[in-house]
Amino acid sequence: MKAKLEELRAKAINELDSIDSPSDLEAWRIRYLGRKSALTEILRRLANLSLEEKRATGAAANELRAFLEKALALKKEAVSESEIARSIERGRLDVTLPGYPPTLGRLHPTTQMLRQICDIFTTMGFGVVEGPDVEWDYYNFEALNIPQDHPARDMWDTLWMDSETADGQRPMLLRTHTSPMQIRVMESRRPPVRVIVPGKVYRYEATDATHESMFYQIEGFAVDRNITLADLKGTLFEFAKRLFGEERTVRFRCDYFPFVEPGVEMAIDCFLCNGGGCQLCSGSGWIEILGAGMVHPEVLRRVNYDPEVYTGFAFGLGVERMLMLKHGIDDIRLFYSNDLRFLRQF
Ligand code: FA5
Repeated sequence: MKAKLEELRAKAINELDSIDSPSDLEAWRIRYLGRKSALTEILRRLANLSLEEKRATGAAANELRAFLEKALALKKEAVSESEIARSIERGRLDVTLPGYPPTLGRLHPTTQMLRQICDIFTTMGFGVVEGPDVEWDYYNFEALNIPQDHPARDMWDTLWMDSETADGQRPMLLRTHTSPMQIRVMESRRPPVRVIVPGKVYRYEATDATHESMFYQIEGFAVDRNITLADLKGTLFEFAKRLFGEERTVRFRCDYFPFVEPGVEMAIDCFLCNGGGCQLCSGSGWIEILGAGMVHPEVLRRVNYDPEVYTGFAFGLGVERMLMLKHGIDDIRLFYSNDLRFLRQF
């Protein structure tokens, strides 16, 4: 049997040497390694041999099979290389032709806007921190001066997590705003603090042209000695000018958020009609862009900052709403419906 295998090896290698086309190579493979080849037949018949013969022949036949498979792989490479060389010679393959241009991706408009806003605030000296999307009730509400059963909780339609405590409370939720990070940051640092917090937030919303159930906010706050409402106004005015143009003017009006006192909303004069009144600003000449205020003394006390010594301001803005204003987009749902015709415009 050993002699037969050696004869097979010599014949196969001899034939393989003279092959130079892929079709001949495939025929060789079928002849020497295929299901009906002599080698496969020998391996199949091993079962009928005595144990000793089986060991000797099996090992030799398997070694031959591995040897032929390796020779085939090497030959395949050589044949394909010479095929390419022949194509070049015949002029069928022009290697000087330019390749297919790679498709270039781009950043999502929300990411572009997030980066632009972060850049503006970092050049003003704010650091950037991020926080968890799944948050404790404590940070999202309680520590922000919104206790259990307080009517202000209705301002944020909340998606609660399944986990329930023994007394039936749901302590975990998807954060409804980035404000919980005010508490987390102040818990871990002493003043002066000056940070912005970009991130996703979630609300149990019936979506419409201006409301999404998942959107981005950027929180910003600064706490130190002697910080006043004038610092808040100056910072946000500078931000609005850098984002929407030098010629912008801003308007502050009272608003209510339980974690600031006083609370304000900020609007800029409409950049489409320059304050004259148009469809974008609903005829008012003003476009509301964010909520803000001075950090409530109760919130400062909660994180062991002495409100007699330290004061601070905080603000929170909706990133998609900024984009809508900047580009005149009339439906917020366009951002996450994956329509490339929309996304390719940015
Ligand atoms: C807040 O979430 C407060 N945390 C903001 C704040 C921070 C006030 C610090 C004071 C101090 P409000 O719910 O208004 O506030 O949301 C802030 C911004 O998020 C809004 O001005 C708006 O731009 C955006 N926004 C609110 N709801 C949605 C929504 N469903 N879809 C898209 N954007 C939204």
